[in-house]
Amino acid sequence: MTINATKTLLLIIDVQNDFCPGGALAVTDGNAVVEPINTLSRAFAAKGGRIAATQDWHCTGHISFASSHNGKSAGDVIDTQLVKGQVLWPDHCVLGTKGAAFHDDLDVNPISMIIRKGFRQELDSYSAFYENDRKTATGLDGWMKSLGIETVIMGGIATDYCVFFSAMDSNNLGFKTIITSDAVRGVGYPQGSVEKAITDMKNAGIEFLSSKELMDRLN
Ligand code: VGL
Ligand code: ZN
Repeated sequence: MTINATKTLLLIIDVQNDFCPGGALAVTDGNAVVEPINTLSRAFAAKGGRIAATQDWHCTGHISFASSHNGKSAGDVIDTQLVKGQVLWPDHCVLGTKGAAFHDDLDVNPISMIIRKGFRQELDSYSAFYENDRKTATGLDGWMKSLGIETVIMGGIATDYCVFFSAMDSNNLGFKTIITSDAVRGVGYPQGSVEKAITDMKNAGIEFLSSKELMDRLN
């Protein structure tokens, strides 16, 4: 099966300093996604494909920060007015900070659309399509449909949160959805969450292909 770049979106999820080693919510090996993503995005752009990227983009005092709730710690789970089962995290990706910036080695030149999510104080967002109330749209779906995009190839961080929710939404919205297997890394909290996310995505019909396989299929 070949992939027609002009009908495909490469969606880069949260390749930001805070999710890489040394960052506030560091994911093991998070920076390892950069190289395969750059290779894909340059090849993609050369074939007329579109590239979009998301940035987790929180205000100070964001509801997903444990520090915003008395007596709570990172890893605790709370119900908020808008979200049942919101996980609390260390302060991360505060808008305008170095931690919220893209990793320095990520080639941002081929990216034509940037979606910032989780910027409202009272609502978090993992998915690139819908915020964590599962209702508030980011607008990405409409942008993609207006361009005739049929397939989404995803890479980035974190496999078990933002990649997972973005891929499931993409699949549910009717886009053929492919995860770049060597270009994702996960948080792994709670234990087993990466394995569960991968199983759930595969069961939903989401495909996993390596960056090399994708490059070979690119048309
Ligand atoms: C993410 C936790 C909190 C992610 C963002 O990018 O997967 N995870 N905010
Ligand atoms: Zn976040």
